Amino acid sequence: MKDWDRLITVEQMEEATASLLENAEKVGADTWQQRSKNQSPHCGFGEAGTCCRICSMGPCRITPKAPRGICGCDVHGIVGRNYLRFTAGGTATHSDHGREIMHTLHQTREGGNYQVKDPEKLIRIAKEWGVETEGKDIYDLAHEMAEIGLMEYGKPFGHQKFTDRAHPHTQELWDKADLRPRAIDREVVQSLHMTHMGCSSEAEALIHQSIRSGLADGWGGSMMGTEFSDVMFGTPKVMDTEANIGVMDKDMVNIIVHGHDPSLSEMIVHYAQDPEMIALAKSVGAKGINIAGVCCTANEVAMRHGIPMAGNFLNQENVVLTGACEAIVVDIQCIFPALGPLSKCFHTKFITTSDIARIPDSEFYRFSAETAGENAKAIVKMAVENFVNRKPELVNIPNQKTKARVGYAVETIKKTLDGVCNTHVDEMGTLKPLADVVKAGVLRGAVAMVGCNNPKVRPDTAHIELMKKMLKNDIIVVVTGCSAQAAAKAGLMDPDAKEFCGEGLKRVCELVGIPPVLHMGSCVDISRMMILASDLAKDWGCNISQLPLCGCAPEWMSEKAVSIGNYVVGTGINTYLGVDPYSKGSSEVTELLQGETGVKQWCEANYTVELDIEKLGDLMIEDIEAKRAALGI
Ligand code: BF8
Ligand code: SF4
Repeated sequence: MKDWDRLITVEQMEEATASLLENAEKVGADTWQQRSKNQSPHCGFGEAGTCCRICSMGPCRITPKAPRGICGCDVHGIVGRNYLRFTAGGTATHSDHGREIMHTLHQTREGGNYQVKDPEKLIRIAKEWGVETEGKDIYDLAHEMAEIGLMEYGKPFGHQKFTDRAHPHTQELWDKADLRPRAIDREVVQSLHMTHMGCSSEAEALIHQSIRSGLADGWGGSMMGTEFSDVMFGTPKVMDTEANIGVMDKDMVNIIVHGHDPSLSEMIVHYAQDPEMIALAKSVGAKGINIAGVCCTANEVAMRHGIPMAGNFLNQENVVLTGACEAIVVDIQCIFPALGPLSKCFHTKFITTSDIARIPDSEFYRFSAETAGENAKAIVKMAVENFVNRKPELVNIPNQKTKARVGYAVETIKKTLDGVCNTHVDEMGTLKPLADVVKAGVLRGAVAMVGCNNPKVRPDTAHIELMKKMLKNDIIVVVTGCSAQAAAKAGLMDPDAKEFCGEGLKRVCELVGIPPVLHMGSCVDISRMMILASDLAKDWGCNISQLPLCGCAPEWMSEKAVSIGNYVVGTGINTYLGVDPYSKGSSEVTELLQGETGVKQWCEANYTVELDIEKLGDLMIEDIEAKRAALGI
């Protein structure tokens, strides 16, 4: 196999997938490509958000002949309620990930399965939260912080602590519009309460709560997930790794980690490096153990250990279809139930580990902080022993692999810039050099590209084409989630990938030694982007909504993505979507999300939904240029 390709096109990736689908056919496996066809066309009521089934008098569907449900709810109430429920699902999911992290933090101990790897960060956050740190044992402090963090979920009074980090103007807006999130669980529960039969049917109230629920995620649960993952597993640093399906190795035991919570993947990575396990792998005829990631877990382990990224959301079946996957080990979120029957068509062990994601046709190993070490070792051992069951005639690993430089946490971005510009304003560094290059027009602005793949969009095309368009226009791109893997698979995180950049961006990349697309982590790490935007506005001396900056989720699919969109918009950043969030059935909801009233009035930003990707890109560039003009730069 050649070592790596510098750039890989969507067409080449599609060829690779086509060859894997031949494998699927050989074994009679079902894939998302076929299921997506089976499900088409989608229900028009569902797509427009105009179907209600929140009570058993329904389901009610809104048509010109039947403009109200049986209870009298109109289309705006129904679409608004559906939107709020969708958001609440996302907030609950992201924030519960954060809660699991806080429980793991509570289990940390010296020499234990989980430890404090970044004590400075823990102390910094403790000071921020007003917790005494002097003379305290670091593990006592970790446990105290875990308890305080867990209270953020259910405290009866007060607002989310991390909202105090936001730009002062943003905080004022939130307070004025009554949008500052309270306890996380309260926002989720209130969302469910408001959408119960016979409660809210006013679109404005429903969208208002959708934004507040999203903010509880972004500046609450997700931010805790990110910050305390850094405390336990280390704040990401710049790392070189590889991406795309060719990172799987036919001579090695391949273990794929998939899901979200690093508490699992960190342990699997650790035990895969255990000499005893490597010796075992050699004894069964493999050269060693190869770990690769899929979905957000891939981001987590890439940016902390340089583990390669095999693919994103719509590649999860591909890794099994190679016939060379000994085990796919998952925890929570974005896991196809299809992996159950699919793994049965191969020798692959499909291993579930969380009570939150129980899936038929998997082997369940309950993973907990107390037993994490033995669980992880048992899983790695099982995968290694499974190597002998591989069917060589089914092995097909497409020869595609790129280089990727990852791990740009806010701290890393600041330090990288400081290193070049020698500003050293304080120990945390500053974003002033970034502000200066944007003010000077060397960079025109920035786009945060995030989110999933969705069969409604040709997979990865929107991510990759939009990124290239931004780079050409000297707009730097920061990425998380499956958008990050799209970039990495295409080679856009290779520091040498400068041919797509305009002159200004190219110069910055060369000077600073960065790739044109900066990897900021998994989806919970969009909280890093919020801090980056907030700190940039502070260092710039303007409000967040004035920055030449926007968010974009061109291929999004999950409830989490809507919750994220709400907090990005709620933080003052215009957000561009390539898939409609089931809202087009209501002119009122559309206006509240995309117009001049609603979230624009409350938070100075709104959504744009545009299914034509070329136009979506043009609109983002126009937005960035308009922001520059308004700032007089
Ligand atoms: O949280 S980008 S498909 S993996 S939802 Fe899922 Fe979407 Fe990927 Fe991570 Ni985020
Ligand atoms: Fe129909 Fe109203 Fe019940 Fe919804 S809440 S299903 S609109 S009767």
